[in-house]
Amino acid sequence: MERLFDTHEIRKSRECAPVWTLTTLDAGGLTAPEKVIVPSVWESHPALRRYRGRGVYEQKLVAGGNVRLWLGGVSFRARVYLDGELLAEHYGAYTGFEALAQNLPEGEHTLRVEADNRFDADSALHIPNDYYSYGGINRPVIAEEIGNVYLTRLHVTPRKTDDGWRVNAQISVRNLGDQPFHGALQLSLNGKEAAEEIEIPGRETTLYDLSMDCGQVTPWSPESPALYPVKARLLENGEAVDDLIDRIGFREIRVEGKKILLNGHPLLLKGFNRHEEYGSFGLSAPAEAMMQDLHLMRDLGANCVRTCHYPNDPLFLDLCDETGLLVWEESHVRGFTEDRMRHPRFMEQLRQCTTEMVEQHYHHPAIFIWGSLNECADDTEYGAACYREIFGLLRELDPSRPVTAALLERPGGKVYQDMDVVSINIYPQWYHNTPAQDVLNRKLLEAARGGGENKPVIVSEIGAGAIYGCHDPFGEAKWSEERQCVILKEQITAVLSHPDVMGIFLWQFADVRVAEEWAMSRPRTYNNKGVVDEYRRPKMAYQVVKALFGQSRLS
Ligand code: ADA
Repeated sequence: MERLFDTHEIRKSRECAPVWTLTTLDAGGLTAPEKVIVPSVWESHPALRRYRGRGVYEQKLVAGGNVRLWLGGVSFRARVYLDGELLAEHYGAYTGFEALAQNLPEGEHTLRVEADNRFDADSALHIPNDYYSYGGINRPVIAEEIGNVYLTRLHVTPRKTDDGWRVNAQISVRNLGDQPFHGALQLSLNGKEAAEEIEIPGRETTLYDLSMDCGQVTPWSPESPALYPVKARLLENGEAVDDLIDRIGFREIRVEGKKILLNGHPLLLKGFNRHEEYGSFGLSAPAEAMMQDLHLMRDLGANCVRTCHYPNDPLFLDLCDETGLLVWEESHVRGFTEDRMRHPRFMEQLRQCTTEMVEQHYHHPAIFIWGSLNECADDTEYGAACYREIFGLLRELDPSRPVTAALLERPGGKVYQDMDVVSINIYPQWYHNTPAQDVLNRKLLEAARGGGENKPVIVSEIGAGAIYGCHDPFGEAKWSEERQCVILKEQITAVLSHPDVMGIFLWQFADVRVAEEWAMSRPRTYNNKGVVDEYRRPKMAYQVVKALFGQSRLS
């Protein structure tokens, strides 16, 4: 399932058949081709649990004319071929990309997708890390039939006016043909319509701005997540020849002093860091598992989730829109020293991931903030310049949402003044024994002195580990469920009783597999700080968190 709703009424669009043939090309792979389901990660196949290499997926496609393939996510390098011809290449597991074939003869064609999850020198963002870089086609592959002129982008931004709501829409149209195109664009939302005549020269893509009043609407909020379909249509001689459909929510996010306001109401955020991963399904969890996570997080008293440390599946974001769970989404990078940030491809790959994230997830009303550069070198001149560049890019791509980055506990941060919301990751009583209150106060003072004064503060990570089923009746042994309860209680109480802190994201919702290179500091080769394990079995901490999150502010 790609999305929760139809994204086209006019354009013919379908998900490729689910069973593909997988062959591997490197040592440690399959001995013969296998039938596999797409989307999935190849680590869910028993022979490929630890395979790092190339996998070739093949599928037949009956089509003709111009075919636009949309690959929602391939982990983590991709090459797409149709009948042997290379159509597209892409880097990064967590965002989608297009592969276009023009003037295909009608009939059966062979689609071949090569996925590659090797940690080679060209990969700056996917490295052995405290989560797993899986292999395979991890999100749906969509095949669409398009004409010579088609819609490539729809960005709709709601804006509150004195007497209701207005939207500004940006719509891009691409002309693949040599001849100029004359036609019209139509935008419809909540029973209202706006239209514009257009003319696009051959071989060009043109961007149009349309805006319109929306009449009476129900605003989107976590308590009442009202969603509206928005449709863009391309007309030729009065006939609709192409369309894009998405959903929006009417809400504005603003930062005012130490508060984050959603339609004017201050947010007190209580939630989780959640990696996109579920037991042996890895990165490709089915919709039911995503929904179960939302139910569990809500049951725990959460109103928000952070998609550490990369963009998430649009299907998960749809579910958040639908259920009203607020989302901090961030582009892909975790824990880089300056050396790693100086990788020759680092900024290019991060810019690409950041751009694709905002472009592809722009509409989700649940996303209230953009983040990037989790725990990188914000304490050096070079590192700080990278932060500033990415904040600038995020603001340019989307001026309607605030930006932030989760910064390390160590002192010396140089970018507090550059973000809209100050976010800090702290691990008192887990990685050291300083009381949570003291660490928090020290960090807040540093942020205030470093230019973050009078800005909202979020504790973007805090937590402790426990191995599911490991017990210590005295509550003292680290990795026991009892000790995790003791530490979380102190941490959550310190954060939620602090008047200057507007939010907490616990590290973390569920246990996650980590790269083998991390095994010596991560028992079971898992990051075990989940409140539930990788199969969502609750640890003792579940009830502790639920009780504390159930109160509004603690004192
Ligand atoms: C960091 C990091 C997380 C995770 C966590 C931990 O704050 O951002 O990805 O590694 O620490 O478990 O130590």
